[in-house]
Amino acid sequence: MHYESISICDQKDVDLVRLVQARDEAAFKELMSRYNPLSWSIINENARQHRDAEEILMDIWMVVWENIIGLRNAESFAGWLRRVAFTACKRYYARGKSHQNEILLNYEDLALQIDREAEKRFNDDRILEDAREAVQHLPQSIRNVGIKYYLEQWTITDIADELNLPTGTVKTKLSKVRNVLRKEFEVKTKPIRRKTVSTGNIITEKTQSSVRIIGVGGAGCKVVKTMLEPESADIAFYAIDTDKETLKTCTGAMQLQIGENTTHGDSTHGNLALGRQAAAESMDQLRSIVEDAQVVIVTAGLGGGTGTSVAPVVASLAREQEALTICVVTRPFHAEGKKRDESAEIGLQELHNTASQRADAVVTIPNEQVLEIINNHVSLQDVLKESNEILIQGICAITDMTICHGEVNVSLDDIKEFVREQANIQMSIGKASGENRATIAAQNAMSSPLLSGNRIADALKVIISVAAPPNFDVHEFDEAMTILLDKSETGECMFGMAYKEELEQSGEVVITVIACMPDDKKKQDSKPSDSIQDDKTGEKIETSLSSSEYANQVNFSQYDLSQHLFNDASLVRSTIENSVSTAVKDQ
Ligand SMILES: Nc1nc2c(ncn2[C@@H]2O[C@H](COP(=O)(O)OP(=O)(O)OP(=O)(O)O)[C@@H](O)[C@H]2O)c(=O)[nH]1
Ligand SMILES: [Mg+2]
Repeated sequence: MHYESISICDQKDVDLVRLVQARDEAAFKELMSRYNPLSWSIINENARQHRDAEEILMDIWMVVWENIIGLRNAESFAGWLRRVAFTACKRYYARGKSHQNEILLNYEDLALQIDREAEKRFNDDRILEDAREAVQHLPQSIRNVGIKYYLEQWTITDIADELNLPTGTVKTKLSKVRNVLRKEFEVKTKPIRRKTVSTGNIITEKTQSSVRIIGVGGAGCKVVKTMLEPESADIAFYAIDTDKETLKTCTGAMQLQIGENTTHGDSTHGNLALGRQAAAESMDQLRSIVEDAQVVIVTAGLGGGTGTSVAPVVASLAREQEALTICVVTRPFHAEGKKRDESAEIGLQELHNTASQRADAVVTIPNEQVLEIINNHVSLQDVLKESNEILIQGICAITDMTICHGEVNVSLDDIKEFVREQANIQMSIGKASGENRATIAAQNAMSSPLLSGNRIADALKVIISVAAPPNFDVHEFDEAMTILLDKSETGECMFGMAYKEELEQSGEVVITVIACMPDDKKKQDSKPSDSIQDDKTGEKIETSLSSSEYANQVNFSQYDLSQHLFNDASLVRSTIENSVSTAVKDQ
């Protein structure tokens, strides 16, 4: 046959295959473009992340080029390509490659992302040589770690084993490496914002992070202090309080003392009105904290004066910025008395008001239930510590889901839509290690006292976030999902998966479930509304809910099938089966 007489584009597939067997590069290009969609569909079923997918695609076509000569029947190219693609995916993960800690993407997003990143990668390649050079010239004390991690792609654990160092030391050295490299490449680091509180406060420098975690009041500040990651450029941490002394302990976070003229640096001692006044006095500063944010997580212990009254204000301001705004709060212990309980109820109503009008979701953790999950004979301090851990877990479930490597990773609108108008959101956590860890963690999450007797099966929607060590595999994920969603009647589910190196040693799997429960409380009668006034603008900020607003709130809307959102459990299962594979390598 004289292939030359017709153009490559007009060739039939089978003739293209024969041309490629004759080493025709133009034909190879054409074959690639015709069969890329097929390759993608297989990669999409088997790859975990976009960066993996891209590398796998290259592997596939290399294998095709190298082996197509051996294909006897050109007509069977499509079937052969399928097998090549499938094997390439399996091999890729068997080699321990992959990029951890990213959330699964669907096909369209995967393709989009790759296109979007092409230019960036090109530039990356150009600076790669410079980067290599810089790593090779690192100070001796950190060079070895830098070379292994950045140039030879070792995992932190492997480096620690090889150099006989604790992983913490390796991480510290890596952070020094990062600092040197940043300087070398003149990358601006996150500004240090440890501002004094004595002058009445204020954060003068703007953060570059679009994700803000904001603790309000004593408990909120403690949570922020505990979860502070000074090296993290991805998230900015803020501590807000009326109480100067509390703020002083939050070194590392950006601190904002509010209401200097109202409480003179003291707490409100449980006085909601004072808290509101303090917020009104410091409205500009509060607003500046959430400026340009994309994700704002507000955390507080409800029941006191500051957190209870100021958290709703911060949430409102964040929502004004159109940030995804989620509040993670505790309710007080019964033993703290009626007044605190009533204050917490008011705070919740105000937060729910913002959930309807401004904030997107309020996750509530009853401190009383925390007592149930730990030994009764521990001290109050230990219970509070546990409660803080749970708050942190909830916050991490959200950040794991939304950001990756400092970038917002899933569509925030999807999350907003998912949680919108959900008045009763609860959280549970299940952890386990060892044999059947996924099953046990899922069962623990299902039976967690944090659900206050509610069943995940009755949830209208659930967000499931799994944090697991790198050797967590698809079957385990499947087991967990089967248990969690098995009896679910509506089964609307959104999930995120984060591989965490710090779980490697314990082998622990942590499943966090954020469940939107039907709202059985008859809140229609709840009183409308306090509002507070911005001192400067005179603008009113609504802080609780009218009955019609509330009635609106309980009509949740169905969500379309889209990225990370699935309408039934079996779809979730099959998607995960096809998406999550075995061992992954940390970065
Ligand atoms: N999880 C957790 N909850 C706490 C902690 N401390 C207090 N709480 C809870 O949070 C509620 C509010 O307490 P604080 O945060 O200290 O109060 P505040 O917001 O600072 O308000 P004022 O001090 O009254 O202005 C309490 O009633 C407790 O139920 C803590 O360390 N961890
Ligand atoms: Mg306080």
